[in-house]
Amino acid sequence: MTSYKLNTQNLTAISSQVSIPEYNRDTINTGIVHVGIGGFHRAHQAYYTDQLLKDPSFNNWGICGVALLDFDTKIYNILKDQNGLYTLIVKELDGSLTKKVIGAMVEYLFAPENPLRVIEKMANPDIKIITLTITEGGYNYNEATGTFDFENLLIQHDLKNPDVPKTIFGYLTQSLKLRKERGLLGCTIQSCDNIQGNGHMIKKMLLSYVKEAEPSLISWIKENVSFPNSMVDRITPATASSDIINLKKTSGIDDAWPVVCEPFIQWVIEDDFIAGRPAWENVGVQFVKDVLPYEKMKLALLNAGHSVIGILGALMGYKTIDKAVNNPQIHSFLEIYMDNEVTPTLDGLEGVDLKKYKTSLLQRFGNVYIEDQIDRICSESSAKIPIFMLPTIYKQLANKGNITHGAFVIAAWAIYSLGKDESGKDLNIKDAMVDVLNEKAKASQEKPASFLEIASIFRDLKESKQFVEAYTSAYNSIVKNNIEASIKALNALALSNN
Ligand code: CS2
Repeated sequence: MTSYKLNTQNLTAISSQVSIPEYNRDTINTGIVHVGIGGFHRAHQAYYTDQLLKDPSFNNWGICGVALLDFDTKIYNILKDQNGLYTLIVKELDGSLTKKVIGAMVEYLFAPENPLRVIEKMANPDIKIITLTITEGGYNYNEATGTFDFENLLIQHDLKNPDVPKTIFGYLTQSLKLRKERGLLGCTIQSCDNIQGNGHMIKKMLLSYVKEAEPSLISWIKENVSFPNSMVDRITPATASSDIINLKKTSGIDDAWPVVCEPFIQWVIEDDFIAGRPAWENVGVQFVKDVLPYEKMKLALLNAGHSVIGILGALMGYKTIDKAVNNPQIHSFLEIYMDNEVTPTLDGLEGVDLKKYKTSLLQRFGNVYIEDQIDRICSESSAKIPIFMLPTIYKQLANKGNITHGAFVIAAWAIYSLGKDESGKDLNIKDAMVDVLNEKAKASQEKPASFLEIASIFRDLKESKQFVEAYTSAYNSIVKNNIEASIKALNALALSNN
């Protein structure tokens, strides 16, 4: 089959194979700056916005994608080369593929190349919303102290060099300062990361930074910028080279970085947009008064569920989430964890059928066509576990509830952090804290609870007798027996107590 390089010029030719944007991209103006143009944003917010742009009355809501880190050079160059276009490949439950070229990203900037341009863009009066997917670790929050981490070298750089920032905090501060100086209106800053109270978090962290960098801006920000909380959801594995090759072979599209995702999609947002917003509700987004219960449910069940399957599965040698969760012991472990340990901590979810939600999660995890990588799920666990799993453990401990399965996963994580799976094969650990994790993992071989000494992850969890006992017993069992046998025994115990 003839193949066409994905770009504006070839769109018409490509349209005989897959659907293309149903609007004239030349007529779209930019109203949103989005920072962090990885797969998730492109499968989620950009997809919703692409649907909305079909209606000409929303032509002022195109997206300018910003790549913030040097690490993003590749995706930036590809998007530039493809005029911001990319193919979204939805892997349906029956294994069929729905492909669509997404056109919502009408501009793209590479911050390290020209920081001032990004600052100016964020300060542009046409920009009403700045959205973020900067990962859980990107908020610069120190779990142990509950405060902004000023020791981060990049933050120190930004404080000394405000005109050429490197972090999101430097960029936001400079652009808001320009808006204030120029007498412009404020805007909405919306986090789309998996963090409980993600709007509160970005507000708190930004104001901490501004207090040091530009204290006179604080009251202006409080009056002119809103920070809605939101819950975002769509499983988006890393694109595999086979996805790129198949797209070219079967649809004749030469796309250097398509995005693959599951069919499920959800976005629940607090309706607090100080400078207006597009009617995303027209394309299925839910606007609610209080999003926190939804966030909590999603983080504690879906994201934590991922970490549970990922860590246990990695030790057992699995490479993908579906294969691991389709192991009956892991499947049953997850069900027990969700029912006995997470469900009692959830409240405020009137009208949500939790039972149905949990069943649908197990189906989504088990979708064999998604092939979500365990490496992706376990990456940056040091930023994820404190957000996804530890709040459940703290709450259960406070309520004298059960924590055995949660403690088991933390023990498995300590063993995982030694860097080998059960059969001795190297694990590909990607984590900003990999050295500390490994050092404490080694110390744990002598004294299991050593792993819990990492205060920036576990706060004072090591002081909980109930937790340390459950954790140590799990640790010893995994070392003595194998992981599957340990899971089986723990499941049996929990079921006999139910
Ligand atoms: C995953 C998330 O990164 C992770 O560990 O749990 O990326 C997850 O796939 C998304 O939040 C789904 O909405």
